[in-house]
Amino acid sequence: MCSNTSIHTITMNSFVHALVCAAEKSASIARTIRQEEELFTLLVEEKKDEEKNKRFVQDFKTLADVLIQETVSYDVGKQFPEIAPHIKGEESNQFTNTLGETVVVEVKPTVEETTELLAKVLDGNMGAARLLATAVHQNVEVEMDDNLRTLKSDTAIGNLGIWIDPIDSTAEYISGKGNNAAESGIYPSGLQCVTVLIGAFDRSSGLPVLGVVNQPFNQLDSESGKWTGRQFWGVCHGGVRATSITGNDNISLRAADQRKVIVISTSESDKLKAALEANWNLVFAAGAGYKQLCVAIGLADAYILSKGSTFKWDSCAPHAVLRAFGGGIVSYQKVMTTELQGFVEGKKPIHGLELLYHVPDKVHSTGVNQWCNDGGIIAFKDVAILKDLISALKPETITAL
Ligand code: 2IP
Ligand code: CA
Repeated sequence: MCSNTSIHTITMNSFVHALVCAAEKSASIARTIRQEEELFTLLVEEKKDEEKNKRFVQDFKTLADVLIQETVSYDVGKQFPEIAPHIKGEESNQFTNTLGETVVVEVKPTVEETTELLAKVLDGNMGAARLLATAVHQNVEVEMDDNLRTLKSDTAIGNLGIWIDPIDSTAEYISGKGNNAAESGIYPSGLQCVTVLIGAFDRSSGLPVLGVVNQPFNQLDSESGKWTGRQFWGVCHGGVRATSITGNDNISLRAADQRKVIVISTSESDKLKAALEANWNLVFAAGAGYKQLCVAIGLADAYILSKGSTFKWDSCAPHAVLRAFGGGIVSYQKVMTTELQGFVEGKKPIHGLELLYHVPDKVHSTGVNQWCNDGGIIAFKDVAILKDLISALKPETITAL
């Protein structure tokens, strides 16, 4: 770590490494909650409103999300105090019970203190509180891969902010199984669609500079019933582009016709599905983070979402990984309508249309809604596919969707 009087710079690989370790700890907490009987029971418990825990309104599902987010904030903030005030995520860490009492969920300096605090939210369930606190305080050290070790770049940490999605695809996390069949290497649903997303962005330009995408449930060992995960990182900062993703082996998992693959949500509009089907292999998958990961690792060529149903924390990390390849994420509505001509005619660089992370899309909204990716998204690894999409999906078709 080096510094001068005004701008504190750190080595990029120490920062990436910190986020990689934080994401791996998050994944480990997520696996613990699914695999420890006592915690899993709480996770899947369906309570009718009147039976709901009288003391606390929020349930264990939210607690899992909040706790992982707080763990990332705590670990990264401790290592890099300058970025601490600029770490944001999907969840608020305040739990308010029906009596109006508020408990702020946070990581305390010791396991005992964290256990005590969690027990308050868990209505005195000390066993569950201790299991969770132990997972939060475990030491997770991930070895640097070769690409990270050799990454030579510095960054002014004070200029950055962080978006965290502690558990993306919460529905699959809670009720997903691991026994679905993959199509072209892509899982339509299930635990494989769950991701932990940690992305850093430049607070002046709003562009994503570094992303870590962790898939906690990648492979199930049928004998032990235990899951192992995997994770990827990518950096696009100044003139530096680097990533842990190497090669394009996944291409062999594609359908024999080798048509390009577009991954989309099952809830996508029928009109868009029909328009895409004519030219591409359409593959459906749950999880915004997972779909973007499929593009980054070469299982799909693009992910299209026509609606504003994702948020900054869903896209910041994968966006940085895609930028490491010269790809990116643009607003679907902008590209397909108003800005389309300029791009097609080569007057507008596509990277000027990318999603940004420092200001809300919906300035007049409040709370989480202001941070939604309002115009939908197109995630791509190669600009060529974006041009093909725009040419095939005529604006008159798209605006009518
Ligand atoms: C969700 C999650 C959903 C996704 C939605 C995200 O985040 O990734 O799976 O919908 O856009 O906001 P879909 O699966 O249809 O793509 P979370 O699970 O964190 O709420
Ligand atoms: Ca999400």
